[in-house]
Amino acid sequence: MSSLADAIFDRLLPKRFATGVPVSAFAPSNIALSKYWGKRDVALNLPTNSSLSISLGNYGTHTHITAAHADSLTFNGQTIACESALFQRTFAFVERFRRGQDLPLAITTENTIPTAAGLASSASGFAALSQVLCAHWQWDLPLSTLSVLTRMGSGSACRSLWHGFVHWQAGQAADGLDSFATPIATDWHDLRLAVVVISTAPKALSSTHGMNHTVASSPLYAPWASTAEHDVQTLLHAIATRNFTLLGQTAEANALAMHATMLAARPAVCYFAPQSLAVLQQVWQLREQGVEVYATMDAGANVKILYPVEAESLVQSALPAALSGLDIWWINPFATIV
Ligand code: 2P0
Repeated sequence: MSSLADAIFDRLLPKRFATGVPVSAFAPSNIALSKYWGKRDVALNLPTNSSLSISLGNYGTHTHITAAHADSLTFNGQTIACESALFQRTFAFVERFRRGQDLPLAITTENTIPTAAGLASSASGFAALSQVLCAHWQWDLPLSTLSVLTRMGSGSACRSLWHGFVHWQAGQAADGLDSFATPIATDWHDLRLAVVVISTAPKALSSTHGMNHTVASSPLYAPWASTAEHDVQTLLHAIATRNFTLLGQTAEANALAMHATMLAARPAVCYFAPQSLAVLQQVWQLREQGVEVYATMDAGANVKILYPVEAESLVQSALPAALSGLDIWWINPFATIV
């Protein structure tokens, strides 16, 4: 049965399918500094509020597609059964582009990040997929249109079409055509990000379910949208003026406010692990000692730490005390992308 989302794909995509060419694309993962948490329209992945992210350089998803005799999906070197949730979700999205045409595809995808660990692998996955689908049939869409389509695969994916800082404007239109991301034309070469990997296991509750449940049941949800909208404006100002303190303070407060809406949901949603709190406390202790470092967390136990490059050795020497045995990824978001 055709849905409103299907009708939007049909309206935005060319009618003509050129001969499919084998193509590859890479999309980076992204971390929101002001979060997307809650939908005003579940079917179209329309957010209640705008959000702003930073992409993770070379951490993301490489995807290759080619025409084939039958649909197939290879993920991180393994053939994925067509009954699996991953196959079904991937090809449901493909079908929106294919619109009933008999055009089987072989999709090969490799993540350089653990899947479903709160590290936005669905974001980079859908962003890479929508790019290869359009390139395969030689459709040259405006990136704002590609962002609208990508959003309907997974909300945060609409921000993963670019490197650097990206702003997803919530928009107001019922069909969501004004809800897409745009890159912020700046770099910030001395900004660094550490991802403290507390868990790479798939999370018990998906972000989609976690956010829908929070919207439906949390008494703290109501003020979230206006707080987050204000935080996006503050972050835009912090980026424009290179104010790291303002950037870090706003990002950390925004993440904790998002988790507060979840903790107040009934029943509560909690993505923290005991080690998440230990890392947060280490970050706060560093700040008390005068080291400029801030934390953010998404729908998972991992903690992401923002700091200026000049604090790197202090951050590196301070963190292991709290973190015996944990992996930490040291990321330069604006490094040359390979
Ligand atoms: C974000 N997250 O802004 C927020 C912060 C998680 C916490 O976007 O239902 O996988 O596919 O639109 O994009 C994760 O949610 O959810 C997310 P769907 P998505 O990055």
